[in-house]
Amino acid sequence: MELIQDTSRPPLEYVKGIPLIKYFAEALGSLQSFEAWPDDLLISTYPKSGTTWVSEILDLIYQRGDLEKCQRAPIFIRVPFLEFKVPGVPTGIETLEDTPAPRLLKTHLPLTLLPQSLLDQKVKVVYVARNPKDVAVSYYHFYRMAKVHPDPGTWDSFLEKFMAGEVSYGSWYQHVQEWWELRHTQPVLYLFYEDIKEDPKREIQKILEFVGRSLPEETVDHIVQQASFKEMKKNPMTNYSTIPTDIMDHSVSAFMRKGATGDWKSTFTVAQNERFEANYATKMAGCSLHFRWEL
Ligand code: PPS
Repeated sequence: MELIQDTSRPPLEYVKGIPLIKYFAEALGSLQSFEAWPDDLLISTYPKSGTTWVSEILDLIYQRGDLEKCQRAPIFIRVPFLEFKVPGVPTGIETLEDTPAPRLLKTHLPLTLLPQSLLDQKVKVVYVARNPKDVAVSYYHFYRMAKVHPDPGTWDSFLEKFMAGEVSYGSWYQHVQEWWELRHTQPVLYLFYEDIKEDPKREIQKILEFVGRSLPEETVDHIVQQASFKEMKKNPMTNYSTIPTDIMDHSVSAFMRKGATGDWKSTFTVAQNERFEANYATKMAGCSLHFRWEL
């Protein structure tokens, strides 16, 4: 595999009004002909909301808690990332070619960019949402370490961009709301990062029921333990340490950074919090979604 180094931090490209990492925007053309299979399972999230965590939980479920089997490849190979494209690394679509059924798939795409086949095939979706203050902080640090993003600038300017939907994948507010509405017409299990932190076993039981599987209680306990932040942070198959440093520089900020709820309080100033709250109230007016800011 030839690695083409690119630390140029290219500007975001807009597709149907949605700003995206330049390379991901380029991948969308071929993604539109993607054919979903009815037994696919799609893990959908706005970035930094618990995708990797739920991906590992689902692979552990599919492998009936067998950790050895979950060590077969990094998480982005076991759970192909549909729109993924970075120079020198296999694309999500290429990774899919070697992925046997039943497939676990990952996306951050808003509905307007989602391949239609996933909806036509009524593919089951596990959606994970996380409170946007922790998402914004996590995303800021991810922008710093993953150089396919533009330079994030200062935290204050990044937060303004986040509130305006001018970050990769666009508006968090629109994303969480449109996937919330989708549950009326598609099989969507809508989970919250904070609930998984609070009681992972309870949330894993919800996932098991949704995917129509059952496991012995000790296997579920084992999955809770294997998918804990502590274990996943030191596991090279989940912590993204196998990605070349040119693409993700963990010395700037680890992918598995803090894994906490309420960490935003150590970053937001009082003024930023007030601005955020006012903006949140406007953007989420009339929406029945409820987020927890701390546990
Ligand atoms: S990505 O790049 O969008 O796919 O990132 P994603 O996996 O959605 O989100 C990364 C954040 O999730 C945290 N994380 C976890 N938290 C708790 N427990 C477990 N097991 C876990 N695994 C990942 C990860 O640390 C990122 O959050 P921050 O706040 O930056 O630590």
